[in-house]
Amino acid sequence: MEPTAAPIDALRDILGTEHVLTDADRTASYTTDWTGRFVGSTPAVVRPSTTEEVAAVVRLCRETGTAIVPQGGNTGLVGGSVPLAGEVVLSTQRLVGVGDIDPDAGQLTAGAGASLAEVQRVAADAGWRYGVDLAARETATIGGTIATDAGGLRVLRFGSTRRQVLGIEAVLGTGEVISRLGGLVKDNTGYDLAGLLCGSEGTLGIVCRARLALVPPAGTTVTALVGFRSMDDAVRAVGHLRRSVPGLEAAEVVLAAGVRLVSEVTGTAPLFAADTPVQVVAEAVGPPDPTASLGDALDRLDGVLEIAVATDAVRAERLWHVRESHTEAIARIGVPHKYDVTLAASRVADFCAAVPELVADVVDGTSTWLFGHLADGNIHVNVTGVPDGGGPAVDRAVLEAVLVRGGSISAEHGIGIAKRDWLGRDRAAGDLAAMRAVKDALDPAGICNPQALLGQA
Ligand code: FAD
Ligand code: 2HG
Ligand code: ZN
Repeated sequence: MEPTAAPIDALRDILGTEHVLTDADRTASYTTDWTGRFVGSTPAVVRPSTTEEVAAVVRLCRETGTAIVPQGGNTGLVGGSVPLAGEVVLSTQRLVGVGDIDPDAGQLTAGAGASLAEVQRVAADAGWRYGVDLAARETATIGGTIATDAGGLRVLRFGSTRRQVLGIEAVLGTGEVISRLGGLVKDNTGYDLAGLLCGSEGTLGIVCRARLALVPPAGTTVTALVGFRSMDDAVRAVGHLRRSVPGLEAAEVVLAAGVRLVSEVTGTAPLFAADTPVQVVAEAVGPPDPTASLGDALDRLDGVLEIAVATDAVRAERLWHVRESHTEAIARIGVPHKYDVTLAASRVADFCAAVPELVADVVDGTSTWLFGHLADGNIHVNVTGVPDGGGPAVDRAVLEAVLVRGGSISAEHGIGIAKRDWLGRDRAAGDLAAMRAVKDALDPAGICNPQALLGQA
């Protein structure tokens, strides 16, 4: 279908004038991504407040061939949440509300636009905890975390977002509403549509609400910052901690250069000597009280230069600060090119040693920052100082280094626009054909985030 001009009047009939934003000064914040690297434009930002309104918008857009980019908190890091080809932005800001708490089952229902932090707070008030956590918690939404299958800091213990989702209410690209929010833990009645929407990056439809499983609240929590001689030592240490500390929830890695940057940008003194090459934040949570098991395991590690341990929340936050501040600190020194890759544990050290040089070889004047979720083999490679036109060469340097080591080009942020041209190098032709068939079935007019992930056929 040939696209027509966005049907602004008809959108206003559905949502009311105040929820169809068209003035450039009111739409500007919706058209640039968090990194500032991806900048688009839109004829309108629409803000439905119910599933029925979302369905009416999608049906209208399907009839008129109007492309939509769903947007939650706009904290995505792969350019998938902004209208790069003049799409209408469907903001989930008004699809809020967290409720239907079942304190016995440990479940709640959240609107797509509810923030991750709000869900965490409501879960805590009900005596439970939500298993997903990441530094953008106050802004990232439940819909966005589902659409990207967000990972974060606790995947080691609880898995990524997909694992927490018991059911979804969504409007598919067909305009059809699917809704299964009963929270049944066991439900083998055919295709797992909720699972399919996890990680679909807004390309199959709009997630409106979700039934989420909660995890038990945290008991005694012990956090350690451990300085290592080398990445090899750190990888081995994390293997040992995983084997011997039952409540281990996180094992996150940063390198000396990133620690110095965070210290400069945030004005906080580093906790360890400036030349400590590799630092790991490890956290174990009871019950049972992990103090003894973590202490014993730390005593047995090789290659350790320094250790700091916190058993209270204030000191733990100081240990976490260096890791959690990386993304913000890097953003302060320039527009980053971001890669978020996974490697088998045995290839992590070798990849981290190779990649800065591979990047420096292809583009002068860049800086390469490495950090991430070491327990998952998930390394975040950020490159700053990339000149205009230098992106493809940096992509090649980083992503070839991943692929030759048998890794994945996206661990948790998704493909979006940033890695779309590389998807066919990571996934087999059969995989891509199956994905395209699903896309065509659920979004026959190709209106749902058409630039992202698979791109246009
Ligand atoms: P958006 O950025 O608005 O959208 C992301 C994608 O989801 C887009 O493709 C969009 O079209 C689609 N989408 C959004 N809402 C919906 C919906 N309701 N229905 C259908 N599609 C939708 N990510 C991690 O995985 N782990 C981390 O540890 C992590 N840490 C971060 C730290 C910082 C400081 C920042 C800035 C980002 C971090 N991220 C992390 C990335 C980001 O927060 C996640 O990708 C998050 O899931 C995006 O949520 P959002 O609501 O901002 O989505
Ligand atoms: C993190 O783990 C996020 O901090 C963001 O996934 C990573 O900034 C990045 O590249
Ligand atoms: Zn991450």
